[in-house]
Amino acid sequence: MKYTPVPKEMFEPCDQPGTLERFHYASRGKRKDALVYLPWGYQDSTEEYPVLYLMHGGGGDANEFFGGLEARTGLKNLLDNAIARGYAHSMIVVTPTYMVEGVEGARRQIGEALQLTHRFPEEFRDDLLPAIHQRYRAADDRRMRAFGGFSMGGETTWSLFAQAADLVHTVLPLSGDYWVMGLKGGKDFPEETADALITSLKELGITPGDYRVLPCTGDKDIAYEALDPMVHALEKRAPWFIPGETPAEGNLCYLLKPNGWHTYDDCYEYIWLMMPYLFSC
Ligand code: FER
Repeated sequence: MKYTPVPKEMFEPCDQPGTLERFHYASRGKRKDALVYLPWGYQDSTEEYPVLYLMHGGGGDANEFFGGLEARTGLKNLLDNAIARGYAHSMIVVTPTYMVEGVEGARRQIGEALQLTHRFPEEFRDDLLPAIHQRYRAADDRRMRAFGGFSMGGETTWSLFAQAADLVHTVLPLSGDYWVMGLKGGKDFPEETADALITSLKELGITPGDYRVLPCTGDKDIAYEALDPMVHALEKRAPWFIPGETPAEGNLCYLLKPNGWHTYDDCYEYIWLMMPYLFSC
């Protein structure tokens, strides 16, 4: 997909704002948290909403994407404006964390973080997803569920796709490759990484092509050298992955931002550009 900048006014406050709240749930005997964005009109409706999950990168936590409950980043205004204008479907957004109490080393140690990103999909299936559905009017349909993340959250996204594609139709890995073959495996083992992903999808019994993969990065991003070869390896693997300029043309739609860096601000642009394609509704 071709990169275009987000119109500046989309970062301005919107007169139909959604709300942010903190959500707690239990996983393996530990208390976990996530921020939850509820769109404008949620409280007055009985509708069930599609849900986008967004996982933070290394060193972060559940507060990272929105900038805490005070919404100190651009993401909330982007969502408010996208939904108010009908550019994106009205949706719930959940920002969980792969961090676990007592495993603080994972904030700084990439190897420790990797253990947590690889185990998060199980937590998603067993604990987070059921808790969200119990508390919120979330549509119970994998086509109404998308999962994305930045950097180590991108790694989490690939891992979740491999382990739980039966639960999520669309994945949005932002500036992060899949580390199933080791750190930066997409760089040294792109073909093996692509094959491992397909093996996992087969094991899950997923129909080839019945999912949507929207990887995004910038050509100045530290993840470019690993994500780019991995995406090109996937592009050669029909019928599992069919490259397309838009998701209407293929289930693998790659966005490369000229001069894009490894930052959350770049991610907000990627999320904006992919927002119309997150749900099949
Ligand atoms: C990558 C490059 C960098 C990547 C993750 C990182 C999962 C993370 C770096 C950090 O947190 O310091 O390709 O993919």
